[in-house]
Amino acid sequence: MAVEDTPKSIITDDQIPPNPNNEEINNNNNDLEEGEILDEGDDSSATSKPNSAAVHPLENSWTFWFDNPQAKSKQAAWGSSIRPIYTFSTVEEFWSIYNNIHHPSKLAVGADFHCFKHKIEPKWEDPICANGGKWTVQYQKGKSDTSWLYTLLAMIGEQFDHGDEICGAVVNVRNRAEKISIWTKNAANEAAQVSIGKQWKEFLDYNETIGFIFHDDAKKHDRGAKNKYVV
Ligand code: MGP
Repeated sequence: MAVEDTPKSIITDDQIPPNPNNEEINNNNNDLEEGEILDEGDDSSATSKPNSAAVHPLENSWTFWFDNPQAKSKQAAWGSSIRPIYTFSTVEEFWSIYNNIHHPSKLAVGADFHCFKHKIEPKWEDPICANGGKWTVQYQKGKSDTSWLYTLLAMIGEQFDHGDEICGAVVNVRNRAEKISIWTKNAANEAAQVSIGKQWKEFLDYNETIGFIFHDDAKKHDRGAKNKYVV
């Protein structure tokens, strides 16, 4: 499936309207960038250097995917309405997209919003995901925005000791809850999965027990799949 590389597709998409909190987030972002990227102490160099030089490449490229809840409500096969909306490979591109999309608390019930390593589709059927599984944390409706951001930052900032094991993350917005899951590649590698689960809980300051489900079990048992690991 082709990935659209233009931010326009995000901003004009009816399903992902601009984030009303842009101002606040942009301000924070500006604070960060002032120290990190722009050297404003020296006027001559600030004007002579193009801003495009000040980019911070990420170790991996990542793609945001969105599943439109309205399309999902039709009798279509699962996954037929999931589409890639934007791929980013620098810190600056990440913030420019993050600041222009709604966060989980503002997404419609039924929406699924994914951030996966480029070229990995957020589906059990993707060959890289096929033998994997997922850890899930759960929040009350409207309460997952900060953890979604922290999850994204930890993933794209390569904060996990077993970051190579990670495919991506998804937030599922449902009636009573918002669930965030991290998908991994080799579910059978218990040590790596447990390490990811423990580190994730620390990053989120999440105190409840969380469970890891193998995609294979989810396929066989639908919503009855049991946790294989807990941390
Ligand atoms: P879900 O959306 O991951 O769970 O999967 P949730 O949020 O508990 O359920 P929801 O009804 O509130 O959305 C729900 C169902 O979607 C699964 O039981 C599968 O039937 C189907 N499904 C989910 N995923 C992630 C996949 C997938 O990757 N491939 C296929 N073929 N079906 C999937």
